[in-house]
Amino acid sequence: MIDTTFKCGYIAIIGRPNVGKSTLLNHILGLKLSITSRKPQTTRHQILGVKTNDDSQFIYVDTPGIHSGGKKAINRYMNKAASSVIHDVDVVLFLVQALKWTDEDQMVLDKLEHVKSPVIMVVNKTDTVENKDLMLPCLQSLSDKYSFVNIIPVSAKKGRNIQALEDAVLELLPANPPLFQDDEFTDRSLRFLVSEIIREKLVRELGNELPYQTTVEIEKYEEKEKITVIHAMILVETKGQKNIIIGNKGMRLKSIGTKARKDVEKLIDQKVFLQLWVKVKAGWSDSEASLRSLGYDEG
Ligand SMILES: Nc1nc2c(ncn2[C@@H]2O[C@H](COP(=O)(O)OP(=O)(O)OP(=O)(O)O)[C@@H](O)[C@H]2O)c(=O)[nH]1
Ligand SMILES: [Mg+2]
Repeated sequence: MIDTTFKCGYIAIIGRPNVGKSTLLNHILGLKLSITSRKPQTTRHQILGVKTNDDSQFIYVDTPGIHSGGKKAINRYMNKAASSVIHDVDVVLFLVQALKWTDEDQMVLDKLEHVKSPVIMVVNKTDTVENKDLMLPCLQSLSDKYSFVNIIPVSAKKGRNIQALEDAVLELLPANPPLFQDDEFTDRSLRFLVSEIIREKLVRELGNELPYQTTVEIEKYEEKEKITVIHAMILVETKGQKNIIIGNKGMRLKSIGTKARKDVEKLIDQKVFLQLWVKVKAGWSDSEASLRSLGYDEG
């Protein structure tokens, strides 16, 4: 018998870089799936996060932040990935930061013009608002911008009001059988998740020193009986960048490797041997062919 009470659908999480999209997804899932950092443009690839309950399945799509300044090929891919998804989902979550509206938020809003699905405005980082009296006029001015089905203030970092958001999403999910097994939490391979964990450590360790063109390729992923052996290559554009990542006497690369290994061990629940290399691959972020070879044309 077909269960007509089960609800299942896709929910896009969109917004400019750094508003907290990936932090929100991780909080909803209760695990660290999508990498986060203080640096804008942390998320580069679309990633699905699946949450299954007894009577519902939420398939969230975390997207790279939509941003201006798209001269390089990688910027175009990132904006395209985020923009196209909003037309293919059942619900759109548009994240902004409380009390802060920028030109890039306006760019995202403009993309919603032809969207048919319901859009929920999620006002994040409410924990940073000291004067709560400012919230009401903020929500009021946001509600004037678009016919949002709902405007929900949250703190993704502190986990405030997330349940209210999930309840609002559930209301909008269509009746559908589940599309993923109930133990599946993403569409991405372990190899991909590992490369992302390494990139997160790079971004967090190097902050503004890290050129965002830096990328990570998994060269070897071998599951042995007691240990998983992983070899990963960090690709940069210049010799100078390579030296920065390696650091004095290799200390920086070692620290990045240790932090990444610990996260990977948590993720796969097995001991890991992680070997990292850094290689100069000049100009790759500008070359469409290189981008394709690294999987940037996937979505
Ligand atoms: N204070 C506060 N900080 C938050 C909150 N949510 C996210 N952050 C921080 O904001 C920064 C950016 O968070 P991310 O989740 O990486 O943002 P994002 O929107 O995914 O960014 P991109 O992937 O670059 O588009 C991180 O330093 C987070 O810890 C929040 O509710 N409150
Ligand atoms: Mg992100």
